Amino acid sequence: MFAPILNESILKRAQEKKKVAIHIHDLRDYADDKKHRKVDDRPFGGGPGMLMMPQPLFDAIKAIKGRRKVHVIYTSPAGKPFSQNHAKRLTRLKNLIIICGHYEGIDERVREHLVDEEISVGDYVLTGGELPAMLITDAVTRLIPGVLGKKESLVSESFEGNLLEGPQYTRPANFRGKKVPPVLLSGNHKTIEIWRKSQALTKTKKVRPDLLEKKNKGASNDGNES
Ligand code: 58G
Repeated sequence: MFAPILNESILKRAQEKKKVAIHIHDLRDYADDKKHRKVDDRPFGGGPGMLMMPQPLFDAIKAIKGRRKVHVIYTSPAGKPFSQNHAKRLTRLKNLIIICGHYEGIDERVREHLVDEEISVGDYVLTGGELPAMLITDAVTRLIPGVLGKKESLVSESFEGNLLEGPQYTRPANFRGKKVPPVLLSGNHKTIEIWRKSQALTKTKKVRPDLLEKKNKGASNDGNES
């Protein structure tokens, strides 16, 4: 599940340029049970499904950390909502481990003793933590200085200032009778900026009014400095 995402496009280039190093670890390699490489077991107290055993996770994380300081993330629907500001904060950390959950989740002692932060990438349940891990990896990696080129620049983009981006257009100015708003062709940068801001506000009001409420409350949405 990881290779097609990590070996493509910007994430691939970021690794080649040594802006980031990403390693995949198979939890089964750390199973005490060398014969069946068992990493799951039934929940105490009964109930359906299986849980991830503490032993492979404790041993894997200890081995992977070595003597380094590492921030350990677990993704689950019960985590704090992931956001752009969250991604920005993670970019400052040198070493991250993301535990990919499976089955019905992890033994609580893993959460208590190994996990620094539990993150949710949205209010839905997935079969495994792999896609959330890749999602976080992508959002964080693109914020590392030097990862994005001029073409994919980081200035003015959705969520900067907690506003969604308004409509954008490229050539031709008239596509099969469908015209680009004339203000964008005016060459008047001040007017264009004002128009864009107003479009962004309208769009945000329409599709994500919650973002504007956060903005107005001054809570600066999850610590966004902008
Ligand atoms: C309930 C169901 C609790 C992250 C599954 C824990 C992971 C959604 C997200 C789990 C995930 C999210 C087992 C499979 C975690 C474990 C994993 N589902 N919304 N599923 O970030």
